[in-house]
Amino acid sequence: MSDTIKETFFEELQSVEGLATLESLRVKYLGKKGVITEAVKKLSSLPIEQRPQAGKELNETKQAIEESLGKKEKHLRDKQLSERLAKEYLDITVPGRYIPRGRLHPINQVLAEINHIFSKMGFDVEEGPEVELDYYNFEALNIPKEHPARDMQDTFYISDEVVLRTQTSPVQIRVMEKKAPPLRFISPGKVYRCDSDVSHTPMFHQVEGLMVDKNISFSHLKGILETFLKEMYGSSVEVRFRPSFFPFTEPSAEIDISCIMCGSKGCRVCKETGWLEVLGAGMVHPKVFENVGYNPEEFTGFAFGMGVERLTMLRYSITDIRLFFDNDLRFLRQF
Ligand code: 2NL
Repeated sequence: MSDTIKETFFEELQSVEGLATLESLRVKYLGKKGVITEAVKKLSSLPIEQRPQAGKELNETKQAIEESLGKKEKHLRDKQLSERLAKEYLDITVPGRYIPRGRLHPINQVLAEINHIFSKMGFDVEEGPEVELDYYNFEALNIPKEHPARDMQDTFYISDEVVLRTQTSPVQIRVMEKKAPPLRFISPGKVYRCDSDVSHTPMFHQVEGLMVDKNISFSHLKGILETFLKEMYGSSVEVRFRPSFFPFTEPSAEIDISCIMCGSKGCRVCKETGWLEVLGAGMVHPKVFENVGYNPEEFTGFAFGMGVERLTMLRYSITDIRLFFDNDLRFLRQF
């Protein structure tokens, strides 16, 4: 009996190709109702003198089956593993795929730097519309109807009352209309002027700033702007204030730094003067405060403005502003 069992088992084992069929084979022979168990039950029907021998043979058959199943399982598992290893082989020496990496436009890099410096001095950031009412862009800023800045040459008119903002000051008017002092914020953004040559583009970026409170004086203006310029251009830079005029500030000033290109010796960039003009500023005109409903007797403040393209050109010795807007990667990759 044992011989037949062994023979058929090994025949079936031969054709097993996977772990699942191997398991069914194990159940078929060694399970609770398996071939071996059934054969053990049948031992009792044998003549008594044959039982010990048949029992012994059955035991040996069972052991042989167990052993073969074990070997076959190990063999199948090894085979499975090596197939998986072959399939999932990863060549870590293959060079990586090139992933092009973008970066911030130089104008946005400088904008981020300006934002950072002013945020350290407690300034918030405020933004507003680029399509603006004539009132916010001019009237509220004490720019009279006859002022040259209102000429058709400089301003893009959408209609009689609507313009593309020529500066970001209208943002400051809107904020002052909504909030009471104290105020301390900058307003960065795009501005538009009908002008185009090596140093002018119809759209450029400006950062204006405003600080309003009781007892704000020209000393605060000087302190904040000197600190800003020394952070921006290095602590050894010299700063110079010159009297100037803006309709929305009184007194007004233009601010120069010592030429960073030539160390004030005189060069093409500073036009042999040793100085570069970088900021316009002044104490907010009482008329502007009246226009937003602030009492100029109670509050004072200073404001300033700067052109971001200009600052960036000075910093990197760029002589044509249009390079910023050509989107030529050979230019942009240098920053
Ligand atoms: C410049 C000069 C300046 C301001 C901007 C300002 C805003 C308000 C009130 C008063 Cl709401 N002034 N802004 C003041 C002085 C100068 O900009 O050269 N910009 C490129």
